[in-house]
Amino acid sequence: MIEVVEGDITLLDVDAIVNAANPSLLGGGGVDGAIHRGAGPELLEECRRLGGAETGEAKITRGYKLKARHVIHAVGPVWYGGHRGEAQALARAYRNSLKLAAEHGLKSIAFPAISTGAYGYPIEQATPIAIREAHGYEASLRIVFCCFSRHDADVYRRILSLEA
Ligand code: AR6
Repeated sequence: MIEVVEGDITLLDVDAIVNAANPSLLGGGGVDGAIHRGAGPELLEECRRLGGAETGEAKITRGYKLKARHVIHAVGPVWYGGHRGEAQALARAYRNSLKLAAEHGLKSIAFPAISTGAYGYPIEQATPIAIREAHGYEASLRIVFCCFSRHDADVYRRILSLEA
């Protein structure tokens, strides 16, 4: 099942929320900062033991003070114009997150629009990739796309409705 909601991902009651992290996995701004604030300092402690992650990789931790039981830290690509493998790297970030959720027996997962903030990936081009990867897992997982603006939610809804 695929859903689109508008709001703050840190408030969602799901098995895992995905963090749009950077390769250090040690926090940052945007949704990463919000997740670390919501989870509390124990999250950073666990992240320090992960040893970072490469672009396209994902690693799982506990959710600590968040409602979500887990955080999946996924590293999306920085947008350099689209000719440096950005689409493939973004697809891997989604796929590796979904794979981790399935391997851990999770039933629900929520994604922010990975790479579309500080990393500059155009939302119109990122969204079809997110949706395509979600289709591979929608039979076994409840997949929530949590958008931080009405505009982003409308992009997801439009692209999903075009498929129907
Ligand atoms: N809930 C849901 N979505 C959010 C929230 C929130 N609380 N806050 C922001 N967004 P970004 P990136 C949206 O910049 O582009 C960090 O410093 C935001 O509006 O958080 O992957 C990391 O440490 C946008 O749509 O992530 C990295 O260094 C989306 O989340 C770098 O930014 C992603 O924006 C990663 O950049």
